[in-house]
Formats: sequence, structure tokens, C-alpha cells
Amino acid sequence: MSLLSFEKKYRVRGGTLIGGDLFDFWVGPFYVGFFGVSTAFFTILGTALILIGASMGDTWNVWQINIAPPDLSYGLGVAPLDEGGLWQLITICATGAFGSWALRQVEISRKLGMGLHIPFAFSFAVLAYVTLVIIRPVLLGAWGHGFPYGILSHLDWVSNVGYQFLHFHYNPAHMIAITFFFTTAMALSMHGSLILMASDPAEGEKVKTGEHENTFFRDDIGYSIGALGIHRLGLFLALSAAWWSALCIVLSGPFWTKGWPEWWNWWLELPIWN
Ligand code: UQ1
Repeated sequence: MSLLSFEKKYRVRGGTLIGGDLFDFWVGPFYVGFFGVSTAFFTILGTALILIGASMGDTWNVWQINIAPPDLSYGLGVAPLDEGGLWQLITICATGAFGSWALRQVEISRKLGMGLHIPFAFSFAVLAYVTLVIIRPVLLGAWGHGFPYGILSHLDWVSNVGYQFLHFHYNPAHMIAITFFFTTAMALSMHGSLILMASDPAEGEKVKTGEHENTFFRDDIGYSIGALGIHRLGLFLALSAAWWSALCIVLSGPFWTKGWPEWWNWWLELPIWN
């Protein structure tokens, strides 16, 4: 089925979670829906608030601005706009926009009668952000534990929080997260190169099939995971990277307050060494 006739077939009403027929239409190629409207609302409002934040600072250069969370003394209370209140509103808008985007993906998936794999996967990225600016600050009792919205300032935040735990690379969940990021990159580079090899051969050569794909890896490492398997593995690796990242930072503070090197004392004290 061509793209145009496919679109004609599936572009029918239904599948919405909220709003019924009210926002059940397209603008050009984009599906709108209730969550398209709420995404636009939160995005426009959030961006406007960032610009208001810029107007209060020393520079209008959006590459240099910084919008900081409230001081720790405000705890989990509401701060005045120029003392972190703007950061609080921007955080609400960002979370609203990311959540709306995920739910819009759910509505599009339902319209197409397909699985919810895409919004499920996207939710892990949203979870990573929400962990940093909502879950961990709430567990620590102050919005001031969220990261500031600025390019250099958020790098400073990462560095400072890292040094609070002496050496963040000793965080076991951080180790696992990094390992998943690297393995994701390796798996996708292997898969991408394999598919390009098969589907885009040199001039005059024939397109290859699964036989070549499977046989290469059987010859190379004695095992082929298969065409479906590699995508299951890839999704697992990528979601695990996001999951362990969120976990490694939510453990730091709420559940472990000492330096991370100290966590490994159990390893140094294992009786088998003596
Ligand atoms: C693989 O075995 C496979 O099946 C044929 C693919 O599918 C097309 C792949 O993309 C890759 C990368 C592999 C090899 C991966 C492992 C884990 C054996």
C-alpha cells in the first residue's frame, strides 16, 4: 500500500483517550488530539517563561542564560518568581509537555491499531528527567536539589553533585548505566552496519538477505540473535541505560549519603582475600 492510500485508510476518527472527536484531526502531516493541544500549551508557556527568566538575568543570549531552582531554604514550598519560582513553573511546563507528548504517541498508536512500544520507550526518557527535577528533590525535601536550566550551569551541577559523593564512577548503578550506554552504541553500530551491508550493496552487487546476516555472526562469534532478536535486545539495552541512569542518581542522597567509594568496602572486606 502506498503511503498516501495508507494514510487515507487510517486517518479516521477514534482511538482518542480524552476529548472524543473534539481535537481528532490533523494539521498538515501532524495529528493534533487533546494531547497535541496540551503539548503546544505547555511548550509555548514554558518557552515564554524561559524568555522571562532571560529578561531578569544579565544576558539575553539564550546560550548563556541560567534559570536556577529555589534556595534549599524554601524546601518543597513555592518560591517567588525571581527566586526559583520561574524554575518551578518551567519544570511543571516541561513535565506537562513531555507527558502530553507521550500520551499523544499513545493516541496515534491506538489509531493505527499498533502496540504501545514507542510511548513506553519514550517514557523512560521522561522518567530520567522527572527523576532529576521532581522525584529526587521530593525525596531530599527541597526543590533546590533539582538541576538549573542553563548550559554551563547544569554542567556545574553535575560536577558538584558528583564530587559530593567523592567519586561518582564508584556508584555501582552508574557503572551499570554506562555499560548499557556503551553496549547500546555497540549493538546499534553492529546492526546498522549489518543492515546497510545487506540492503545497500556496492554498485553491481546483489542485495543480501537474512542468510548472509545470520551466517556472518555464526562464523564470527558462533551465534546469531536473529532479525527480531536484535531489536528486542536493542530496546532492552537502551531502556536499561535510561533506567539505571535514573536509579544511580535517585540512590545518591535519598538512599546513600556517604562517598560512593565507601560503598565498595564490602568488596575489600570479603573473607576470601585472606
Ligand atoms: C545478529 O545476530 C542479527 O541477526 C541476524 C542481526 O539482525 C539483523 C543484527 O543486527 C546483529 C547485530 C546480530 C549480532 C548480535 C548478537 C548479539 C549476536
